[in-house]
Amino acid sequence: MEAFRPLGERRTLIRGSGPLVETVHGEVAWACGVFGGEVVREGSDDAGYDLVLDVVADGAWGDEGFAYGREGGRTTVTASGQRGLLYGLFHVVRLGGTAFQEDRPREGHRPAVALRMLDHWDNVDVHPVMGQVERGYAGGSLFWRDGRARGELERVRAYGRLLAACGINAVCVNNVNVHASEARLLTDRLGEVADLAAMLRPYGVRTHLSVTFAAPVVLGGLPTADPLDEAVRQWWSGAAARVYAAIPDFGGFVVKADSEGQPGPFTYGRSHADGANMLASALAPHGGTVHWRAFVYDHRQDWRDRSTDRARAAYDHFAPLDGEFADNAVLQVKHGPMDFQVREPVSPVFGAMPRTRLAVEVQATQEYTGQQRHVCWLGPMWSEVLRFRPAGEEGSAVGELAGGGLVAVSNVGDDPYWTGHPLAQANLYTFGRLAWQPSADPLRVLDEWIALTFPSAPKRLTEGLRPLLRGSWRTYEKYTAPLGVGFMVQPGHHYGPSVDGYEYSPWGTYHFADRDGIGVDRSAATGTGYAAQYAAPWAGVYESPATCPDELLLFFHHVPYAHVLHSGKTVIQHVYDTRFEGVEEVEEARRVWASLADLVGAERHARVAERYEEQVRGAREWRDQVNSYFLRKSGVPDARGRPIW
Ligand code: GCV
Repeated sequence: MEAFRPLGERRTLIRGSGPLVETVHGEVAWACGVFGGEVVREGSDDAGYDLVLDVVADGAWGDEGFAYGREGGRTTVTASGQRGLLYGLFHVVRLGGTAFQEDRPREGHRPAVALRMLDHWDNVDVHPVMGQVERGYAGGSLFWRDGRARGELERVRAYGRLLAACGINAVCVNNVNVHASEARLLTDRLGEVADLAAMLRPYGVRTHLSVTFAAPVVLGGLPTADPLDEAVRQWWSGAAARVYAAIPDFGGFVVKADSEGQPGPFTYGRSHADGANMLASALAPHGGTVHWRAFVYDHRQDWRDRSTDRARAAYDHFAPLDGEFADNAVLQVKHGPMDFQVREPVSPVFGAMPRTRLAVEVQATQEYTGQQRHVCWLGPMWSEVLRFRPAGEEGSAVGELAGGGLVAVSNVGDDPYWTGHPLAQANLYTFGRLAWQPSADPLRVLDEWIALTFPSAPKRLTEGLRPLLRGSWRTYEKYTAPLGVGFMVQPGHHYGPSVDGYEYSPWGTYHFADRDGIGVDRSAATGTGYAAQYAAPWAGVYESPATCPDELLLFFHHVPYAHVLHSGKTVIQHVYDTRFEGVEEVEEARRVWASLADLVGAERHARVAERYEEQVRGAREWRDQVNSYFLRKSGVPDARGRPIW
């Protein structure tokens, strides 16, 4: 609230009409009501106003962009459309008092990525294993509870406001694993989705729905869901038409097909392009898009089979289909080839499908990165992904190749802080801002979040908080799975260490540690050939341990414990040293947070302090299990003689 003070204390003129302009007016009127300013509609004379928010339908700034400037004591935001005005308003809020200080020449702001979406893995029914929200660490769902719509629509509206303030413009309201009740959201329970859409719409957020590929069978009573069957195609066209009758600005469908037990076109001997295009053609007359996920792999593999490599799967399935997808079909690709690990290479799919609209999927919910009990600000990781250039320095960055959008699995629930861990809000905000501008400096975005969250904070708070968050991803990496090898988590819930947790598992995530060495040989010469899925220069860089970056070494190579990293350390000593450092860094972070107690509200401080206790406990457990495991395997002692069990 305090962040709105500079806006609310002033005189504002708003010009333009439409529902989102009403939203803007409502925001400014509310702020003025709290802080004493005044807002006027539709005056022709700008004189006497501190801020003028104007819609000029000239198309100059696109649907969502705006121009911002300050001259002669007046700040102006000019947008070509209502959405742009809303984003312009939040830009002013972000600038705070400085928006009303020095003059600034007009500068244009437009999102680099048109679709900036959060996918909720929210279940309608409570799932016996996954609960209300699959991989949710922020309480229950904002939308569903125990099989019903929660109906707390004001809260959904507040959520839309929060998302607009971060720059997010789309939400998928149900899990990609579509169970029976979620499936019906497409048909007889569509009204519940329409209610959510009505609350999100005033903040420029479009609603999307996950659908099951088997819908024609399970909902429509047809004998098949074959995408080339005429009756099936008609069924989907009818379903899409009914959705648009209820939700005219509906965004489209999200589909997880032939993945982890979800139905898909393979059942009918059809390709994923056939499946996606069938849904795309049902949505096309209404302007909708299908987001088809590329997370397709064999989750029933035999760990004895050394030729199957889960990392290869997305490329192997989808790269041959490049150019076959409809214009309104977007292939939604996880940022790495595996599954949101603390460190993975960037998926080779981004460099392999120039004739396909691609979206990058990241995971704000911290499934493998501490489950919102550990602080792990993912901004630097996401930024590395978005800046990665699959064809080398001359080629485009992933953020530029993501014409289909940027998508994050949501980390939000019904928790009063939205995200369970109050500091995990930084991930939500950073995602939105990087989606708006993938080349943005994540550290600047973090500073924005700190300034907005603690608007009148003394320097001691901002300077204490900044390093806690800035380094938290690398700290988390230091005490968990080393050098890109991934997983080592407890199976099922994925929290806490279990070095061999997935070593003999059908899901296919092995590290192959033995007494001599560790890592997965994914080279083309002697391994699974995954490294060859990259174009030059990366195929060459990753092919050899001599050029592979340290942090990905064990993802690409099986090396002896005595292998010397570019850092000059042996692999085994790196494992020991980083585990100890990681724990020390968390202990230090806990100490710094404790020292900020007088500057943060007591309740919020206690919530974070309690989670730091758990993070310290968890980090020590990781350190000791990983170190002991490798000491026992390798027989190589720690050069510094520290306690390892
Ligand atoms: C929604 C991982 C998660 C699953 C998730 C899946 C996916 O496997 O553990 O919970 O399912 O990814 O992205 O579809």
